[in-house]
Amino acid sequence: MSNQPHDPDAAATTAHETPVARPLTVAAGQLGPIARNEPRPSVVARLVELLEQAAAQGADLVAFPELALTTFFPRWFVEDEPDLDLNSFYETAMPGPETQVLFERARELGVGFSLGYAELTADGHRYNTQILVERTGEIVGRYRKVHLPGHREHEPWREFQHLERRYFEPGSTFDTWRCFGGVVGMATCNDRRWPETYRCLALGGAELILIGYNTPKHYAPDPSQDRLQGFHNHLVMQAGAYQNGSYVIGVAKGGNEEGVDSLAESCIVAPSGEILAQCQTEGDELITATIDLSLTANYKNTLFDFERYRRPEVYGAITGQAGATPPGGNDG
Ligand code: CDV
Repeated sequence: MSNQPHDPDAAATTAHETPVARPLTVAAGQLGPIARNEPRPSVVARLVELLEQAAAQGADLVAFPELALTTFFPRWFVEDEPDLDLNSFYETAMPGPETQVLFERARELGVGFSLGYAELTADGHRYNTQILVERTGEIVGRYRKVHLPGHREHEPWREFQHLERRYFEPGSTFDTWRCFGGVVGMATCNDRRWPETYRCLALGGAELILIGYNTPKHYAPDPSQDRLQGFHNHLVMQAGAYQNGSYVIGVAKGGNEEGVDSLAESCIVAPSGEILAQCQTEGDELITATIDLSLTANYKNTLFDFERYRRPEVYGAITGQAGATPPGGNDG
């Protein structure tokens, strides 16, 4: 072991060494709509079916969507919906009595998964959570959505609500985990639109980023964006993959759910930014790709060699402030 100080320029000499291949067959398990009254065991059976398809195709890991056990309930102001029991949408244990079968099947098949769900902790906190489960059926990672979009108060002018800021607290870390032969991170839906998400995960070494989403095609604050939903979805994930030398799996709950049309177009993106596989339907559908985690080095050790090229001393504004401060104040 050398006692020499780290020389970032030395990295250039290793950029073209051939790394040992780390192949992994990954899948996106897209879901179609989940009805408001669909019982949990029925949803879990759909997830198990996708898991079994993944096993038949030799997959090691299936990414499932955000809030994959229930309908996207933040579309309702629950106080106005007397027959809705808000707590019924949250999981108080994971696995719980109704989800245990998914973990058992994963272990039997030797297929890991990520899964989004509404979490209610023992001390009363509510999060939009995603877990990462290894091929043994063990939970190896838990992520709580950092960027909560939408609003807190009822906004009756909208066609439907987006009350994530009412029903969840934000998470506070972007973690990564050593598993599946590499380093894996997670993000949830709106997180994928923020470059900070990918960069924080990549600074934690992420080689594979799993992102579940529920994206209505109609965006009430600016409907001019509606026709661009598919474009923006791929734009942000392809850029996030490329700029951080990571694979990205983006997986939707798509289709018309309780009258709200939601984007599907789940995909698996390479560190080059290219889409390797993409869903063709808006329903339950599995896509797979065999990736090689060692190929992340093609980008991480060259153009996006962070240690060599990043300038954190220049980026203070990114963590020092939230809003923009144009020269001469905000009204210029
Ligand atoms: N579930 C989400 O986070 N949806 C947001 C919508 C509201 C814009 C998204 O970014 O897709």
